Amino acid sequence: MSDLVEINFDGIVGPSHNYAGLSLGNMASASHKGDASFPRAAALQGIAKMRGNMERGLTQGFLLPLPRPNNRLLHELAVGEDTDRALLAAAWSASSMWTANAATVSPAPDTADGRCHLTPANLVTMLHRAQEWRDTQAQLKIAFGDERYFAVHDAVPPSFGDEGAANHMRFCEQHGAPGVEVFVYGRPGGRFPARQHEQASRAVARLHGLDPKRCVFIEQNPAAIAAGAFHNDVVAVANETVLFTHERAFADQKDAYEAIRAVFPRLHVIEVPESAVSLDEAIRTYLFNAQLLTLPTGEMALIVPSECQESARVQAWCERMLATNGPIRQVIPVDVRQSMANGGGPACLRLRVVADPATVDARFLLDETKADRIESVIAQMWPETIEPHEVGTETLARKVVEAREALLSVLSLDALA
Ligand code: SUG
Repeated sequence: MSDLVEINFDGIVGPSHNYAGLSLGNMASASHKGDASFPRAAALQGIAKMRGNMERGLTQGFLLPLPRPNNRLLHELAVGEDTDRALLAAAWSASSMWTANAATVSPAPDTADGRCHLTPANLVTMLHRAQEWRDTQAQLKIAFGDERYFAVHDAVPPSFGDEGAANHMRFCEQHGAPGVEVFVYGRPGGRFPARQHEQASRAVARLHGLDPKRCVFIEQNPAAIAAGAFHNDVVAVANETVLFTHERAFADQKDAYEAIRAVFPRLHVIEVPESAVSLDEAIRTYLFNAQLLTLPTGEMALIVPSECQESARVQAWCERMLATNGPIRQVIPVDVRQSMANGGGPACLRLRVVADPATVDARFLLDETKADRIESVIAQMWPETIEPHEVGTETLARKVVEAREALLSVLSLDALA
């Protein structure tokens, strides 16, 4: 029997978490620009989500906040007193919390050399995200450092934008079985940037040694990007045989299903029609930015943001779906409001890696004791609140650096300092 399981690696929300409105096309980021943020609460919400999934019997990992402020970036851009605040804020962003954008992952059963392949996402479309990948890669090289089981690549070179797992789906009978990998890209020219370039997706598939016959490339619906679905995972999520999607997620919905079905005949589509939940409401509530998880019982659960509870239409649709006796047996709300206000729901906060946990560096795997330890550092060291004018100050910089160092130290990961 295969020891491969799905491990969710959640990003721990960094101590500099703030709302700078940096992401054009991300409605939540734009509408919360200038708000005070609550980094401590944000990070504790993230830990509570992880604890919930551990209690459900699932294997849980985490990735650490990246070093901020990024003085190198400030230096390279010659940011000074009179420079645009957005450039300064970019170097302070805690955006690496959204680990669905950390990398694209192809599990061992899908690849030519039988290893799990990871390619950090270059995230070139947004300055504050483009600075992430080398530091992310440094972590991946430790967490997945055993080259008998893992291959960690360099990011795809610019100018082909790559946003990682947020634009990638995998279909399989069970996580440990061979899968079909689906890459979803956008076409430029619309109201907002199309962050995932088709050529980046194709390069990742080649780098990972995937069988071209088991890869599908699908175009995002330009109308979905224009409505604020800056990543495909805002309007669709996959798990094993199930595709849970809005009816307007893809450029040609019927073609998309047919293309997947041609290589994965067991595809089970759960489609939410516009008439039940509009694209705008789906984007506002982040119904699809859910974690679709297979529980140890074999049933699936959908971990949705608690914002979904505030929409009568979304609630009604979930109730109808549960009554059909389909594969999704539970809908579980979680409070990740601090992340949501920057456009990051439960699914954005995690990177899925199918692997044998024994082959992963144990320092990146969570248990109750470690969760207690992490929580206590957050409670003591993370700023309770950050007002926009504090971003860029020496006092806050010191606080943020010390907080991260304290976390690295309790996790014996000082090497990342
Ligand atoms: O890249 N928000 C992130 C949200 C990423 C969500 N991830 C997925 N959908 N998988 C982004 O737009 C906002 C930062 C700011 O405005 O300060 C931000 O980067």
